[in-house]
Amino acid sequence: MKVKNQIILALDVEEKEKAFSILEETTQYLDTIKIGYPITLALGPKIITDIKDNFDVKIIADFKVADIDATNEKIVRNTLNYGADSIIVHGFTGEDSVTACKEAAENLGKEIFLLTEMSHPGADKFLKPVSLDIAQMGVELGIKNYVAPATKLDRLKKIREIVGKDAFIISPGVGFQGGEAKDTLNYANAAIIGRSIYNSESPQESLEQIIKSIS
Ligand code: OMP
Repeated sequence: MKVKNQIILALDVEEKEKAFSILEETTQYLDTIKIGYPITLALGPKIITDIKDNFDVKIIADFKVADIDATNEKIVRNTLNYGADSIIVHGFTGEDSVTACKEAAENLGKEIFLLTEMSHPGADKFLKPVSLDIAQMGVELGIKNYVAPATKLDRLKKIREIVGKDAFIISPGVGFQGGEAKDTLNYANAAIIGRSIYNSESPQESLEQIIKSIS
């Protein structure tokens, strides 16, 4: 996988006009975006197809899939059939649930991202104690793509050590949540950035500044 300028825009807006205007301003610098529940629930899943029809971007669907295997398979297949290129899947549900997602994606020639540890403080209580085991499970299942936090660099570093240098790690928490893009990219392949770009008065200028800060 390759992400232009090592930045993934988290497009967590709820109006189509805003989404499209941000994409018009930023897609000269970006080739990968992440969409999740906010935009999909506000506008319906056809927004995925709509964005793909109008912009030359890869879409990571952030649905943090976390159900039993049979249900996960349906969630992943339907999401990817709307045109998403990959989907984020929780790891704490275990091997059978994650394998169902991986196989559903691979059947469509697409990929999953395995979420290991999360970026927010609350994740320290329940997820942190198991996140390295989740990463290790991912390695054993042959998963190539991971999500790990930009706000906890010591954890991100440990997760990189477990998944190895050839794995692709994308990292949320840069900007609003306190992470720094440049530091994050010492361990991650790309930073996921939302509010610092889409809430800015000039999403284009904010993105240009972030790109400058990492080059
Ligand atoms: P900002 O904090 O606005 O830059 O957005 C971060 C994006 O990454 C949001 O879409 C979050 O839902 C997502 N995210 C996290 O912030 N923390 C995580 O641990 C995992 C994710 C994610 O899976 O993308």
